[in-house]
Amino acid sequence: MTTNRTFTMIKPDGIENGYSGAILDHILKAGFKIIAMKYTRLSPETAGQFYAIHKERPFYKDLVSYMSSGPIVAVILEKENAVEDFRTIIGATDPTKAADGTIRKLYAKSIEANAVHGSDSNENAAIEGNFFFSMLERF
Ligand code: IDP
Ligand code: MG
Repeated sequence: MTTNRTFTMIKPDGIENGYSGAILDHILKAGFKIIAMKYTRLSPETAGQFYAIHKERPFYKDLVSYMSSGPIVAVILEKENAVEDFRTIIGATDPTKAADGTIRKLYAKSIEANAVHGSDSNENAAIEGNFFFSMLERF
């Protein structure tokens, strides 16, 4: 079954490099609708919880430190086939391998500081959206 929502963050490098407006514009022009949006900052503890699935990976500590190094924008998005289509418009994790015209190709700096997060499944989209937004904040 496909649900039609996904979750994204504009990561600290995207904000720091002044790309938050361009990235949101790119997302909206691709047909996604914003359901909820929050400008906030992760603590090392909350970044660690968010990325707990990667706890055993060698880059986990650096990732947690990087993701708590500056503000982020957390967004719940809606579109038909949202999870898959969003992964397509952001491109590969490593921006040097991302397809032309994708958000990571256009705006990311490195495999770690790669401008945006995108949920990898419907289940994780719901978990990640709930991590940042309570039911009352959404419609
Ligand atoms: P994804 O964001 O494309 O789904 P994941 O494999 O889920 O990629 O990794 C989560 C995040 O961890 C990436 O977006 C990136 O910020 C970071 N990351 C992934 N692989 C590496 C790596 O090899 N070195 C450093 N950071 C990495
Ligand atoms: Mg992932």
